Amino acid sequence: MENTEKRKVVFSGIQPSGNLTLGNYIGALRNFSGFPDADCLYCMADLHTLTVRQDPAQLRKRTASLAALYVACGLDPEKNIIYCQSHVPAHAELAWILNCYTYMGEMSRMTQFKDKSQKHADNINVGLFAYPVLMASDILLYQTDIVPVGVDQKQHVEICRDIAQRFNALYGDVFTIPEPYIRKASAKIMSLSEPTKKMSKSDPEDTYIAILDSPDDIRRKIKRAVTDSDGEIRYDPENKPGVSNLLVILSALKNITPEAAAQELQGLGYGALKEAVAETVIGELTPIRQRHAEILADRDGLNAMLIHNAERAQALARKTLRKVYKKVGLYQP
Ligand code: AQP
Repeated sequence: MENTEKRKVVFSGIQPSGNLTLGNYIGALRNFSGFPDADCLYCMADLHTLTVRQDPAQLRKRTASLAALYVACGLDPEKNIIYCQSHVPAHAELAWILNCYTYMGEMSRMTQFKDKSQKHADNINVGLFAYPVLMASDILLYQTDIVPVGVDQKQHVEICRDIAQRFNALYGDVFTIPEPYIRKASAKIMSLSEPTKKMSKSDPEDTYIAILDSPDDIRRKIKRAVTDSDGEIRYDPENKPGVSNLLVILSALKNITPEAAAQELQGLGYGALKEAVAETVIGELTPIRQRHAEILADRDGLNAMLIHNAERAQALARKTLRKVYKKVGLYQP
């Protein structure tokens, strides 16, 4: 009898564009191991990083470091396909095709494009504009069902769905329509110095906690985190963004609500809040930092894993790409 139960496919990626932050960890990375019954692919989105100028040596170093971090965070590279985006040419190939099925108007409405165009006003390149098309290609190549991301990437998953639906309407059911998977309370971690802005790995160091920061750095950065002057520990993102951000970090790592985290600290001062946050973050990140160093020290092992997994990804990706080429009419002998 034919088995009609298709295993779900999970895909996500992270750009090796800086030191990965606690935001990347809470919003994305730690959720990646939550799909034991699915086929999961996680990439280092190195092609995406080129939309902003990168130092080449740093980029290479960060890409290897991110691969090690995926494994250090608990992803088994035999069960999950951990690979580098640029090692699988099908990503760029599908992106070209999908560029031709995406409208300028919809790309220019993307919040990330607007934000990054402001941040990098001297380099508003075509790649930055078309970033969501490459991301759609990443996702659609693997017939992905679920995309675990932070809330800031929701808009890009939505445009990916639009592109896929448009393509399917023209050519039949070529692509699976993916769903974003966003864990609610922990979806967006804010900058420590400007808590109304997203914590980002390409911002200055003191605005974020890096996953690989030492305990001393974590304590120092959290001590300096912006709060307010009213002194009450209360979850109120609108009026108390700094305190609320600390509560979100604490609650996300303890798997409770920010309100419950505030309740536990009732009557105490901001010093106690910061200490609780720092110790919880250190407790979570220390084993990851240690494991990361061990994995990175075995460079040959890491490289062998990346080569093997790129082959696995490419084999899956080519199936979709062949189908797309055929549908749009590209001649294939
Ligand atoms: N502050 C955040 N809170 C929650 N989730 C976050 N993510 C990023 N920042 C936060 C999630 O991490 C994943 C990887 O993101 P990315 O590297 O592909 O791009 P990004 O969203 O642009 O991340 P950054 O850190 O802000 O990088 P830069 O500074 O290079 O642009 C995504 O799932 C994202 O939602």
